[in-house]
Amino acid sequence: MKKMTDISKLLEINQLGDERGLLTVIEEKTTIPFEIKRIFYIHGTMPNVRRGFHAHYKTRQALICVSGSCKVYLDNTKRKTDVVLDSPIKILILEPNDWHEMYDFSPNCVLLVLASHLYDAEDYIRDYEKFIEVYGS
Ligand code: T46
Repeated sequence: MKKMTDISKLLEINQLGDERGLLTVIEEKTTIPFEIKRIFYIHGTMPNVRRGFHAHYKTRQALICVSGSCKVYLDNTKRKTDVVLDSPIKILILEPNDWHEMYDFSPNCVLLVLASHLYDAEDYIRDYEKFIEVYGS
């Protein structure tokens, strides 16, 4: 597993495979730096739709585009950046303090998300001013 570009949280995992096709493995602790409590995937999102618009109090997440591509805008109050997820071997680790917005979904995009906590609506910070209040220095 290696870090890609200057974005420390964008990882590239090993791709296995042979003449039958490719195989990519994700393991708790080895690949993902947290215990995985929940898995969900986002699919069927139209290209002109932007979603997310929140940070979390405690949930850490790993985003993998297992099919197609999308982009993720990140803001941790100190740095803003855009990440392209266009390969099933790229994993974007999101920390609770990463405000994130997903956009530019390709028609075949399946965005797999591994999360450190069970779903809790109270764990979301959906108001940007509140986000700055909680995480800004
Ligand atoms: C995130 C990004 C990457 C549930 O009931 N259980 C769940 O586990 C999830 C993830 C969602 N929901 C409900 C809550 C909403 O009524 O599903 C609906 C859509 O969720 P949301 O509007 O939060 O979807 P996104 O794409 O804005 O955000 C999701 C995750 O919620 C979020 O944690 O970081 O994907």
